[in-house]
Amino acid sequence: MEQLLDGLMEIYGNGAEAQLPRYRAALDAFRECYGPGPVHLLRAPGRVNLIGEHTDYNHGYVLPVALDRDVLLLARPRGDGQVRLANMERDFADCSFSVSDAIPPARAGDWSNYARGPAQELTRLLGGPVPGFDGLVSAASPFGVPRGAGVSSSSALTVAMAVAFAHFAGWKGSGAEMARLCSDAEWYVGTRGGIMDQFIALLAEGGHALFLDCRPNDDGDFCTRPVPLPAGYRLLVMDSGVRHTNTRNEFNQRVAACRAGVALLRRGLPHITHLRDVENSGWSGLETQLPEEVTVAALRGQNVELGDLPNVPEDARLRVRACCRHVWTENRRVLETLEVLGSGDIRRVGSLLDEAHASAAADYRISTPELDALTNAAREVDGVAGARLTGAGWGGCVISLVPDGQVDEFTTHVGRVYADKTGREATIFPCQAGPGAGLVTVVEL
Ligand code: NG1
Repeated sequence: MEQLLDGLMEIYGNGAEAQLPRYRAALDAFRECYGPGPVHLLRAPGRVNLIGEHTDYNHGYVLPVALDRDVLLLARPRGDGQVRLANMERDFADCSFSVSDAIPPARAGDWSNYARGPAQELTRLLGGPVPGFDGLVSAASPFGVPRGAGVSSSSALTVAMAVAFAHFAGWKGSGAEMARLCSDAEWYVGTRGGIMDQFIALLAEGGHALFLDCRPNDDGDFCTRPVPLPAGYRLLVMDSGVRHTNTRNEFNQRVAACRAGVALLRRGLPHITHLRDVENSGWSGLETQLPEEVTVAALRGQNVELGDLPNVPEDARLRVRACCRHVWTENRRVLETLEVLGSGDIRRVGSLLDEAHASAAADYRISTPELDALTNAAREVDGVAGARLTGAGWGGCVISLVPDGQVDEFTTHVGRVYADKTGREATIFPCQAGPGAGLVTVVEL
């Protein structure tokens, strides 16, 4: 167990001791499920996003930060190509499947899809089946990634599974290759999302955010850069307690609005493929070419095809102009944030976070009364540098940069105001900016 503590120290630093009971409970549960023998401990973190929301699938810019909360997967390789999975969370039933290059998905919403996707994608990439394993996912509490809270629990689960398959297959792809594989694996699950969550889960560095340009270069590689978080401030996460379930349809409709914008702008600018391509064009010249609102059916009537997007009905009303405006302005805000973080102008960082929230709420329409209540309460505390929703939206979390000395006052104030306004309890915790996913250690049970 000393070896376990050493492994935990490398990841959690001062927090390692506090993690021990969680790891021990998971090891006991694993032994109960699968018996004695060696067990490989793997982890992948959740994330918040400092700024750059819904820009990743438009080839834009993002600035996420890994949480020190992670998905913990215990696994033991098997020789027969089978994957057997158990979960300490009662909501998730035991499941199993065989590894191949065409793994039939389980029904929508089944958690095994987050393992089926990476197994299939890695098998395809390597040109032969990856080894299966017996796996157990640890409980979400304490220190796990809260589910449905916009802190990317699903990507953390996908990445943990992918890291396990890659580990047992002896494959050491680059971070970018692995992130792409995980992103494809999430498409397997049905999300037409971007690559931000997988990149930060894999490439995070302690104490840093990760600037990621989501446009691949000609070699399929991505430009990333660790960005130190501002000294003297804590990044606080406020979980509204409102969970976004069944919002994938809404999500895909936002993707559809962006794709519609590109298709319409291509009439005058045939070279463009993503909204990123118009970052240097003046917005006023672009917006006149974009309808305020249009249905998918009406677009089809104009020969505008939106590609493969599950659950976007013909009568869905897409707010094309406002959605594209959000993406266009958000990309600029990310680049400016990068610049002012470098120059130490934290007040301006705060204004940019506030502007990003306003745009997410008014233009992209992904905020909720609860998220607005949290951002408003956060801004009432002296010295706070901005507040904004983080992640996909429709519930989940808000983040704020809070001066070191104000954390207690902030937590009390925001908790009280939020309860008064909404009757709900917010969970408020500091984000320690932890490291990326990987093998923690191997233990003999
Ligand atoms: P969350 O908050 O984890 O649902 C989603 C997408 C991101 C990004 C954000 C919005 C996936 C797996 N995640 O994150 O890629 O588009 O929304 O910025 O699709």
